[in-house]
Amino acid sequence: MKRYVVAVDSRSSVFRIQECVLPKVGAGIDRYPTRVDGEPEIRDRNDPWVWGEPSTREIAGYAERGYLQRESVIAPATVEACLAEIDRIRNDPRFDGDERVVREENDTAVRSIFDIDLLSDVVREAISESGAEELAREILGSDVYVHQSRLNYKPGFRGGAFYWHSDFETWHAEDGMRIPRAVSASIALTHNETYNGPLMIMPGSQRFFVQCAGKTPRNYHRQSLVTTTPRIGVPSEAMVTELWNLLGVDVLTGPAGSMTMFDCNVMHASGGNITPVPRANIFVVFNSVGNRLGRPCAAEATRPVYLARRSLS
Ligand code: 6CS
Ligand code: FE
Repeated sequence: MKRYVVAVDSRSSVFRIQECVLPKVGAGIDRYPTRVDGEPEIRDRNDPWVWGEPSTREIAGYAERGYLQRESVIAPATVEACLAEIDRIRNDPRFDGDERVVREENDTAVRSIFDIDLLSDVVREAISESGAEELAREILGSDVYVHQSRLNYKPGFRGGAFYWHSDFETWHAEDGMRIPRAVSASIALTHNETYNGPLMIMPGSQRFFVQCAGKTPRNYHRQSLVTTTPRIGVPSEAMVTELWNLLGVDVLTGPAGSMTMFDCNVMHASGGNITPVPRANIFVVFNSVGNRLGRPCAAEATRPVYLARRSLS
């Protein structure tokens, strides 16, 4: 049986080397059970996060921490063009009532715009300029397709937090993503400072699968995309504390035009934004073509395609 051996965070004495046994093709068992009835556990991840030998120092750093950062991946003119597009979409009355435009809880301020690459040619070209797709292919060792795209717009004064979570836990439970073989790129359109709600990642947390407790409610996405205090699909406070003590946290700041690429399973969050300075990021998820979605692993029905695409084109 083929094994991948990936050197991991040297700060942790517990896991110096992770051996990953590849799944048997066609094996029907769920290797990442979550939304459990009983006491949830922190388990090992049984799949690699870099599919092949890390070919550069950058990818070796990614293998250790679960993320990497690049500066100036898009030109200042591209940043400006994307910001103008966001204004256009936000103020276009044709999007009133469109589910893809998510507003802050009890507020009219825009929180997210899903399918942003499909709604805007300018944004789609910006993503292509960023080189994110090539990097995703290298990390995942296969061709990729877009699983989800969104603009995360954290408005000044009233931008809401995103509570601690692993994206893969959600995509596995609610969308039927089989294994964690996906990466997300977050491309900054404004400066991400420590004070305007930047991304926080627990470095090395991609090595663990953190189970969540509780049954997924029907149509849960109507709540989960908006609320700053989700109750399902989030780890317990005890687990967040355990991971915090083991791994610590990295706060990912950077100028407009910079990019963070992170593993689909890292534990991450971001605080609210009460400064006058909005924070806007394009967020695009690449999944391996070998990891297409199946039936949700812990939900009754599939979510809409603007959250989880089921075709490659
Ligand atoms: O539900 C989802 O798919 C999304 N929710 C969060 C909080 N992060 C990732 C993803 O876009
Ligand atoms: Fe997330």
